[in-house]
Amino acid sequence: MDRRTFVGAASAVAGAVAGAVAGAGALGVLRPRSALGAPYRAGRVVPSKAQAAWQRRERAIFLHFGVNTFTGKEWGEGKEDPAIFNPAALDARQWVRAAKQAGFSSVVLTAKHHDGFCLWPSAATTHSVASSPFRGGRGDVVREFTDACRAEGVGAGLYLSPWDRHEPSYGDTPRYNDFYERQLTELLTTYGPLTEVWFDGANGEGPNGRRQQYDWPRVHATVRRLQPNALMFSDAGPDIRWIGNERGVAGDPNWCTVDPAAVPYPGADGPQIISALQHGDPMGAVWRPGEADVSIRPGWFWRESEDAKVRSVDNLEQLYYSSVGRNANLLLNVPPSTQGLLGDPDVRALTGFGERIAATFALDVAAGALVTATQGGSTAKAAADLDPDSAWFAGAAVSEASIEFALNGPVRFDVLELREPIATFGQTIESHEIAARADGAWMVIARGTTIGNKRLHRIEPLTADAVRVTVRSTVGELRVSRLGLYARPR
Ligand code: FUL
Repeated sequence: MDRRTFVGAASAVAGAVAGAVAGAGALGVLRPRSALGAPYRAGRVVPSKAQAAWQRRERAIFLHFGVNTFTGKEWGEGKEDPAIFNPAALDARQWVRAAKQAGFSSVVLTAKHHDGFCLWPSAATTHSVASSPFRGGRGDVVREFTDACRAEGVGAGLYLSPWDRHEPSYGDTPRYNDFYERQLTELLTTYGPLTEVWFDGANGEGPNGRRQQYDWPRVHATVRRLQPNALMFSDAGPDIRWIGNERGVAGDPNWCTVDPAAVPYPGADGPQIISALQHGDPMGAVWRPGEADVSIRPGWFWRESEDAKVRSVDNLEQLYYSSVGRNANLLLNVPPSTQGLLGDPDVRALTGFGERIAATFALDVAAGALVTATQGGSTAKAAADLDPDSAWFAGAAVSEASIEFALNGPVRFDVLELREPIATFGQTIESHEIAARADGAWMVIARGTTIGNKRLHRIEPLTADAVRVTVRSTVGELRVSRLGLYARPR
């Protein structure tokens, strides 16, 4: 609906990478450049502790809620009467429980969307819940939401739209920036620890006809000062980057590192920017993993007319593989209704999705395999344990090597999981291939580019008694922390 519907050239890049893989050199050769031509990175770029923990959480729920829920609009105009906001049965515990039961460990709420209506009683404006009939004008949705998150042990995140179509000072740059700072400070100091603060890049003109210039350095410094453990999301980070589309599809390849100059500010547009967001950059100087935001419904806000268009469990599962399975986090929007509750179709799909993922990953059929490697054999078994930090290390100066898992007899699987020990060593693998032995014959069953935190391949169900992962090229030291083999429930 906005510039973000633009789609980058992901498939062209993936095609070029696949072509180059065929030319990779002999095992164990030290190259000043990776097989695909990237120079080795001099120093390791690694995540902060908070970023690494966030990547392990992998799934969050987005809650778009506000006056648009009651008007059916996607972008409110800022003229909505607060009297329309009256979610009679609001229960934030229901939102958070549904998220948690489906395996999502944090939730992000739109405290203010582009229409400017605040879900908390902001002292900076009267355009808020305080002017609505909700709880007799004494309600605070942000408070109920953060309390529910704390009670359920789920991380709480907030979205504060910088674009504000209600606020008269919008467009009068210094005045609005002070107003925004006040609102941000209220959110950061009133509701306890936040895991994520979400910044959209939408930018418009104010009533004075002038375009507002946001003061991002000031915004970032305020969040760091008041919530040092919260991660900031935007197109331009600084901690988490937008993945470049709202379809839940990460790029292939997808690096956690980026060149900070490639996306200069939130809302910057153009094919090169979208491509930088989709793919990251193996040589990037900063760690900024991608988050794929996508809605369970056609729109971001709830509409009864779209009840029949809620994504199916199969569709949600597909999104999981195209986001988490490609080294990005999934931020799935499930918007509350006018009642202030997640609707039945949404909860059914969400629950079914959670069950599908839990059932798929409940049993690793590679567990207990005998593990050998062409190089670094003494560390090979670390790729079979569940510790994401212990890893097979192929050895200094090795950028191509294989690891083989002799399984406990023939086993059936259709999902492959690979991980790198990113928390300590960052991300280096640029291309890989997986082969399996069935009835005595080896065949290639998957090829891929980057791995990072998690790489999942879905294949046709196969029964095999050995699996071999070959890393074809890297941009640094070669480490794999995990191979898992799973079967989707039938
Ligand atoms: C966009 C906004 O314009 C949409 O309304 C939505 O909030 C989405 C997550 O970000 O840029």
